[in-house]
Amino acid sequence: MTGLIIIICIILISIVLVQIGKITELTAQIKGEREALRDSSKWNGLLSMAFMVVFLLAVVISAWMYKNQMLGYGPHQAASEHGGVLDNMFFVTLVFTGIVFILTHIALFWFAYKYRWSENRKAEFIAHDNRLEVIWTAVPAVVMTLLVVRGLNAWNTVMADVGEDEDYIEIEATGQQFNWIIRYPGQDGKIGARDFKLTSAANQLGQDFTDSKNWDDVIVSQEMYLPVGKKVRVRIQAKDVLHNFYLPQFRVKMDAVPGMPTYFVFTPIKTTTEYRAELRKYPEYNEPYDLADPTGPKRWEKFEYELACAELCGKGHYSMKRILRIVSQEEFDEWYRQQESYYLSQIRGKDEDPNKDKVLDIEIQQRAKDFSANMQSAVESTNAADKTLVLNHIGFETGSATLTSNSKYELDNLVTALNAYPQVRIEIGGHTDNTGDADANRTLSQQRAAAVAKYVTDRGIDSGRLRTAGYGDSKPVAPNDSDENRAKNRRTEFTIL
Ligand SMILES: [Cu+2]
Repeated sequence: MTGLIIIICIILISIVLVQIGKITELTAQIKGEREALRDSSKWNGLLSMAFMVVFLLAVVISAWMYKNQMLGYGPHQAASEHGGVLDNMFFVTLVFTGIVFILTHIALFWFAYKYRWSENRKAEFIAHDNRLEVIWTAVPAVVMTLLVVRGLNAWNTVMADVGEDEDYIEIEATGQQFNWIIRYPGQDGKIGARDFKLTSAANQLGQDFTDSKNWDDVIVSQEMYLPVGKKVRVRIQAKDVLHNFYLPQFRVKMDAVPGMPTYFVFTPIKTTTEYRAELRKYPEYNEPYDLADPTGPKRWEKFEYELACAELCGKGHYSMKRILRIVSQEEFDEWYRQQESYYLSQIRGKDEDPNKDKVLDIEIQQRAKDFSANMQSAVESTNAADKTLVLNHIGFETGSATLTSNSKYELDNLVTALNAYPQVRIEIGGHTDNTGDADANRTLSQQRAAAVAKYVTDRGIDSGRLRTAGYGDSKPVAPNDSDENRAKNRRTEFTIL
């Protein structure tokens, strides 16, 4: 059916064309061919000029109307140090190509008008002109060279890696269908090693947890924060398909390629708050953010920097959006302190933990800090209940009073605390749960308390400052109704006397 219609259309159009041809021939015969030619040439020329004016006006008006969408102008200022360089390059290129664009269009239509057919004029043929050749080869060559040299210069600035002794923060962005896994290095400032073979449901990045650099690494699942004025190096990777790490306001855009890590270095120069304050100056950003709520917040108030994926990576592509907040160094430090290490909060002590039987340096440091803080508040407190502290990180071989080797760190903390408060006297109390014989439990708890006391006196603490007690199951801290609660009741604690 469609084919038939097309054939009929073609036939009809051919008939119309033939008819038009006949009519033109007839008018030419009536008017005289020369006159008809002069007329049509004149009209063609004039219409060319009219088209040129309308067209160039449209170009200028649309450029004016959309000026706020142009890079580096209006509300779309770059928020990074190198962003200005890129915007400036676009602008200079636009100026040069804009001038050429306007001049060539004026020339094109003017020539069509000026040299329209006339019986008094004969076309002159120029086969070759060296001077003209030189001009229209050399001028574009010089302009192009200038643009390219500037471009290379900008490329080198934008793509430069960090220097060895430079102050910067390195983060890692791994693209996957469909989100960005953002990793921060933790307090050591170093991102831990990865091995794709270690990837599992619990270990999405394949972090190698035998590498101590991984222990404090943070995986940020909500908004990302970065400090203003500090160089940021982003390691960019992908787990499945091609993604693209795109921070439009910072003019950062880099492919995330599976199996081939890339990077981008940039320095944010405007905080989110500063950028909002700039947007506030533009009327379009003073419109309500939610059109259904005209009295609600304005668009500038709700503005956020965005991390997007700029590669069409699949049907959930749009959901790779993340919010980035640029804040002062102090605010950043505050936020950073609140972030939990992925390893310590999700992996530590579980089956996936390759260091299950070891006590880590960072844990030893943290426990020492906690112990001395708890000791201080126990000493200063006037409330009797606050005077008892549980030795959380000591252990005994099953059914015996032999301390496990990992207990020494906590016991050393106790020694340190007793040295720090030489006037303090303590009672070391052993406790068990209610399983087994009560008498045996009491004996075992007494022996365990004595083992702790022995460790402490062996390290120079005067035995006159200590007393031990075996309470067995007589002082539970929780009902003995679950494994968890029974574990709470099996404890060694000390009380400041
Ligand atoms: Cu993507």
